[in-house]
Amino acid sequence: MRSSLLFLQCLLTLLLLTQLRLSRCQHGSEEPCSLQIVVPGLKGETGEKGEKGAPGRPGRVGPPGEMGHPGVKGEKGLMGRHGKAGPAGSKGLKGDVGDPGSRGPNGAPGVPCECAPLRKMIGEMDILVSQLSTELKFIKSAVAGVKETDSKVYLLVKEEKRYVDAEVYCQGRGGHLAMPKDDAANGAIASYVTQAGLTRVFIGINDVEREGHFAYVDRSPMSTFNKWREGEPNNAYEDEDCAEMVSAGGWNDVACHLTMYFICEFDKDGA
Ligand code: GN1
Ligand code: CA
Ligand code: CA
Repeated sequence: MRSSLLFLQCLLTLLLLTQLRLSRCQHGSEEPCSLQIVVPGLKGETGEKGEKGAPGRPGRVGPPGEMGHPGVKGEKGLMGRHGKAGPAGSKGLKGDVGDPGSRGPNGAPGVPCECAPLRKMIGEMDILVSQLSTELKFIKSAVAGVKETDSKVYLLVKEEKRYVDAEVYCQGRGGHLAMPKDDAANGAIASYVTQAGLTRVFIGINDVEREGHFAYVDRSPMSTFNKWREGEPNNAYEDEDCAEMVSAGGWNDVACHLTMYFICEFDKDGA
């Protein structure tokens, strides 16, 4: 086997050298081509043992070893530093009521009270305030709009009152319920009522003293002038002794206990 290998090796070397020689000839050399065959010699005798070689490279890292047995528990360490202060807690419950304190010193003696005159003064002031309040209300409605003729000033009072209370109201301000005594006066009152968007108001005419005999509220007699609507006064239900004016200016007798807005009349010269 060994000799076969040796023969094969020789044959290969011979082939290699032949190729080399041929390639040189083909590249234009002047030398005539010749074939030299080089054959390796026989294997020599085994030499003496050489010296010990240098140490080899370190081997590859081995696989990790198995986990060791648990060690013995160490001693307790020193106490750590104090941590930071935490957030404030929620408000606590209200505490119990404390014991009553000791009594304080007596106060200075008071001034004797003159109570009766003071109370009287306060009462009078209350009445004055009430009167001023009523007057203010009247002035407010007066500046809001009045109607006037050459001799009279008319004021529409938008407060629902019975006939008698309406007349008291007007008298309290120096006048009477309106007493139209001619067409000019009646027309002025009628337009006042219409402009206010009303349909009826009390006026100062009644037959309270004598049924069927109408007179003005200041007791002055009625002349021939009148504006009774057709069929009026009819004393309906035998209970109509006071007069109203409807928006068109006509008159009608109605029950005095009804409540409605009314018109006051004031003389311009103050008489
Ligand atoms: C009214 O609604 P009646 O017919 O009961 C009026 C009378 C008039 C009458 C005329 C409270 O009465 O005064 O005469 O119409 N009563 C009231 O038809 O307005
Ligand atoms: Ca009547
Ligand atoms: Ca009537």
